[in-house]
Amino acid sequence: MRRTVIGILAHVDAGKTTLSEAMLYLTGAIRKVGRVDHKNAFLDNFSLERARGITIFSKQAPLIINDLHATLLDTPGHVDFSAETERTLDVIDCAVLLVSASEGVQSHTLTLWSLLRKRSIPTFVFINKTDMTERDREELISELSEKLGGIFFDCEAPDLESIAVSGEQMLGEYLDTGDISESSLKAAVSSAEIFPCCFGAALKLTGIDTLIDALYKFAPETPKNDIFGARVFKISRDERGARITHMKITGGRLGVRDTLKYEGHEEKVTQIRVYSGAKFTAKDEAETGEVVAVTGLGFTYPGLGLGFEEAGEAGVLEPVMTYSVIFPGDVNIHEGVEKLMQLSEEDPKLNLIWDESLKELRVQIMGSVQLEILKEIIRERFGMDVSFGSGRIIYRETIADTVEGVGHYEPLRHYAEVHLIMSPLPEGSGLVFESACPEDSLDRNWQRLILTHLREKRHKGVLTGSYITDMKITLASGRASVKHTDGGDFREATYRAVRQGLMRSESVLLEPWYDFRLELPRENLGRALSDLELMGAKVSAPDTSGDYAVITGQAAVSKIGAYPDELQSFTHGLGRIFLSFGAYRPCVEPEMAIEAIGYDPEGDIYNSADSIFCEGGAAFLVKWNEVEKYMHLDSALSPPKPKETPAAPRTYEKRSFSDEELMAVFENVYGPVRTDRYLAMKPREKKSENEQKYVSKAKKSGPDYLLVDGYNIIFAWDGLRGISERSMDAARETLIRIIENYAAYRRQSVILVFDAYKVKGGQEHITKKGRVTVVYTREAQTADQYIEQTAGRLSKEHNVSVATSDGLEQLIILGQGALRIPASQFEADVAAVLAKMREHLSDKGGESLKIKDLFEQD
Ligand SMILES: Nc1nc2c(ncn2[C@@H]2O[C@H](COP(=O)(O)OP(=O)(O)OP(=O)(O)O)[C@@H](O)[C@H]2O)c(=O)[nH]1
Ligand SMILES: [Mg+2]
Repeated sequence: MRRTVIGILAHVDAGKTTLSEAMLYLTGAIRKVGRVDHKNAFLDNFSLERARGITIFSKQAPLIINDLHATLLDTPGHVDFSAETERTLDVIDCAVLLVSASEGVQSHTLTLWSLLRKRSIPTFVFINKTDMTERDREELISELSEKLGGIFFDCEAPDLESIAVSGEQMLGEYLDTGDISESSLKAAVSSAEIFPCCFGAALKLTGIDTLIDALYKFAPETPKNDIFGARVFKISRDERGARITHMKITGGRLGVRDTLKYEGHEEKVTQIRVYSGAKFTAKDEAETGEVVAVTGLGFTYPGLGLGFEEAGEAGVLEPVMTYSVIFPGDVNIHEGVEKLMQLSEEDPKLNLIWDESLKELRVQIMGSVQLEILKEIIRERFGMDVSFGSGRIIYRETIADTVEGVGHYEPLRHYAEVHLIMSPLPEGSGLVFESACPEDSLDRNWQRLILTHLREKRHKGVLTGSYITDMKITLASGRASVKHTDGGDFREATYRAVRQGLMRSESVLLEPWYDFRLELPRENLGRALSDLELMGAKVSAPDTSGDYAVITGQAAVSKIGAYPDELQSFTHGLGRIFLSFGAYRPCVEPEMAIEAIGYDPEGDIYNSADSIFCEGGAAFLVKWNEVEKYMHLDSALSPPKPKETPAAPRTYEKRSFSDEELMAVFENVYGPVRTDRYLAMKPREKKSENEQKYVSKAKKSGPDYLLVDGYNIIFAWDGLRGISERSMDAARETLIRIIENYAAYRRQSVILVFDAYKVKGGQEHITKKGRVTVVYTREAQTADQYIEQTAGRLSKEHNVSVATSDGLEQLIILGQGALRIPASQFEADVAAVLAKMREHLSDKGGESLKIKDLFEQD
């Protein structure tokens, strides 16, 4: 028995579902062909799919052709759901790409084709809807070669001459024998050198046999492999709400009750299902080449590799809009958010982000149809009638010229310097990283580390804080210190170098553009052309040869995104527009966008362009525009010039540090802070308009409370843990003392909670001193429980933050909306406060201190 997985791909409405059903019918898998138009398609089985006549989710069905046991994956063709389609590419052995005979190659066909070619997936072309056109096969095949590029052949009458030129061996065989064997053809199809084409009308069940035949002859098998491996491509829930992980077994076998270990999780497979449309059969074991749905796994996600499989690549099709979700008044926001997070598991590209400071949930969307569908799904699944705020385009940034970016990171006992050359790349290139740094000047391991730091982070641009793209970043030089450099130092220097380079260069704001194809009655052509002109669209000469006029071109998403509705109304439903993501291009009206976003790059202390140097035993901050005066290595771009000596040695006595700067220094020691929540909790003296957005919108009355999980913090902070190893009492006392100082300085009420739940007959015990309340929990009540209850109670009227261990998930809303501060972040803040106090006391501060250092010196 041979196994293979076949993906059915095409632009919207090409007939994928119709074709899939026809194949299943003709091979005997289903007894009756459903029809999309009659709302009874076997594969479009969700009510929303039936109601709208489009496929939204990918679906599978087994297709058996003699000894070939294939799995068909029918995919959505609408661009708004193309991320779902892209995910199936991870698991298919070959694809059937449909092209409509009457409409020809569409822009989305091109997108799919390029995704297929990038992954070298063998591809069959099915030219569908031949009942609707007079065009002959030759003409259609030459359109494919011309627009897609490649050698296509008619399965029923292969043109051997044109196939022969696809490879030397093939040519040799043809010249020697005057023929090409089926095995040679199969080899060339399997290696995606030539592409078989079949013709037919799925709706009329014509030409399907030829396709089935071609698949039987040429479809490549899933490669055999004895070691277990699987690739996850989809997460869904069944009608009972059970979480289902869809995967292809790529090696070995998977049995029910097998334990799967991945990313620190260890879970048992409770059921293995093979789906066919909406129905499934359960089985005890699945083998290589099968696509199965597994229950019992709670932490899987699309793209995850199991067994020998490594992590997959993130898809390239990205959402272009972001919206805020507005919950109805009677829904508890936090419950609502938690429910919607389920959807994010199923489609990670939704990228649901809870912005604690704005108390706002944001979702990323590919287009208006997805938005409508999402609303309906939320209503159906969770019974909530949400709406969406006005959409924002997701911008990107690039640079216009080549610059050098320099980052230096040298707080006490740390050292790293990094020089990067950053240059613009053509549209659609993405980010490219490489090293041109000689190994004798910087060890290869450090170089590799710097490249990792460049890749690991989505670097923010300095115009709007949007992610950067289309840029080459080359490591030009760097320096480490044998004594003081540790890994994190290069992370700091690298991030700072990127930002410094961006500050030095001319940045360009990019916005997403769609490729479009517009079909409408000829009498509406004039109106459409003038609309497109107003949008600043690029339009090719309209094709007016048929009954309908056809215009193709490109336009900014911000301009054409809402046009489908307008088109519907002025053509009375007769016009159609196909949109597909084209590229990120320079923004049409950058000033307006930049102003609307109001990003302040220098205020973004978590993405600082400044550097930290050290002189005379003291660290100090150097603004990005002065870094060149202090840097230790010569510039990689401009010839070395004599260094200016700074007017006066910068020591901490001469320079006063702002809170923010100190915080930045400390956080750098402790690793980057990942969210804006920290800003939200931190009291501020002055707020620029820009900073306002970090501050909770609905400020509640009353003082802020900070709840601290005592033992948790003791174990999380190096200094305290050290003390606790000698004496737990001492560690507890030290923490209380630190918190008292902290609370006094921050003018904040703190509740410090210690677990006493194991103390037999223990009573809750509370002491209060100044702003600090110390609580020992009663028997059978953990600090966690106490904190949860107290946070819930307090946050009805107050702003509440909770400091607890780092390990827990960051985006969690505790109880009724308390803010979680990870231990490391809290440590950084406390250290900053203590250092500040020390500065006041001895007029000598600004040193980079860890809590540990404070203990040593105390
Ligand atoms: N005339 C004609 N119509 C067809 C043919 N195949 C499909 N259709 C019609 O085309 C429309 C779209 O068919 P679907 O099978 O839903 O297309 P799809 O590619 O699955 O669409 P999405 O999943 O939404 O991308 C339906 O109205 C079908 O009846 C064909 O061979 N000839
Ligand atoms: Mg479909």
